[in-house]
Amino acid sequence: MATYLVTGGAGFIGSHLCRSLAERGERVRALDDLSSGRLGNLEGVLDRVEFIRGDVRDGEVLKGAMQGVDFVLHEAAVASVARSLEEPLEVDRINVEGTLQVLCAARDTGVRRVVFAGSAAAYGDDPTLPKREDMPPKPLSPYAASKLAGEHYCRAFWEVYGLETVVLRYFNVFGPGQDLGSPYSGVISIFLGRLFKGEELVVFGDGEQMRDFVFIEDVVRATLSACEAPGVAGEVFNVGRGEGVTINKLAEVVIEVTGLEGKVRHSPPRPGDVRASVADITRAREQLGYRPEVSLREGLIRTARWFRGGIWRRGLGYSWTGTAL
Ligand code: UD2
Repeated sequence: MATYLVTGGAGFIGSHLCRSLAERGERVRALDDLSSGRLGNLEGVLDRVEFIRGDVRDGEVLKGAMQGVDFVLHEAAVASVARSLEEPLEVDRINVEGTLQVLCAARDTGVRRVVFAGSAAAYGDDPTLPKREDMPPKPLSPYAASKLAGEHYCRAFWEVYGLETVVLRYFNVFGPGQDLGSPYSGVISIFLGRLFKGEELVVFGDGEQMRDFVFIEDVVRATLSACEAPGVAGEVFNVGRGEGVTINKLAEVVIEVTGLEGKVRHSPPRPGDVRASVADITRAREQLGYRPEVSLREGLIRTARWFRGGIWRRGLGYSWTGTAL
């Protein structure tokens, strides 16, 4: 049995990691300041997860939380391109300084390995597809720049202090538990939220931009493999499904899968948006044994069912009039 610290443990990806680890019988601590995470995400496992409310910029809190910890899964971040355009300094403080604080605390407390939640945003707008980890990064948004800075710090801590770090460049992660009420959420959650409210879907630009959507359970598997895989310290891995879909097509499939009435409206392109993002997952396949198992359609069905079955959103104006699921 190992001990894990998940920063951002009450957030979307972090809470799934905590749940999965707790169910495997591992010792789990979750650190979260609850600025965007919710304790409700940990419902049913809070008796098996030690929750610490704190900020990743607080070195003392981090050191306390890392006592006796083998693996740190650093998921805490502002995970939004849009918010980074509005508040680049704040996003830098949380994403860059927060990561540096996590690395320093891990170095000082003898943590075995830190797995860092990087982003496909690091690739930017180079038209070459699919994206391979050895392509030169070219961040387009402050968010992308902050995630890339975190990667560089991870690499530097491995080189200079011998702290084992592994970077995972998550592509577009979706699934149950993703925030549906926030304009900063991922497009799938936004689309589902709007459909359930009877609102039209807003597609930015011509909708032909492409993304690689990966279901949360596949992301959890990849992240946990990155803790134990031998010989991968200092490396970067793509975590996607390895398949691209346009936002127009996504809107179509979401409407079809839910069976809800849905209209699509186009609005101007979003600044900082990349055109196409699809992962080459060869490296993760070979070195982490990663195999994505859940198709986009299957993942959408599971996410929509979760959304329909939820009770927390009662009173927010959502309703269920669909014919499918
Ligand atoms: C970026 C990162 C991703 C992850 C994520 C965190 C890239 C390629 N990916 O995702 O790895 O870190 O940030 O949030 O940079 N859209 C609409 N209508 C909406 C909402 C979104 O058309 O109501 C479009 C949006 O213009 C974009 C696509 O959907 O082209 C995906 O947007 P997103 O905000 O879900 O995620 P993205 O790709 O910015």
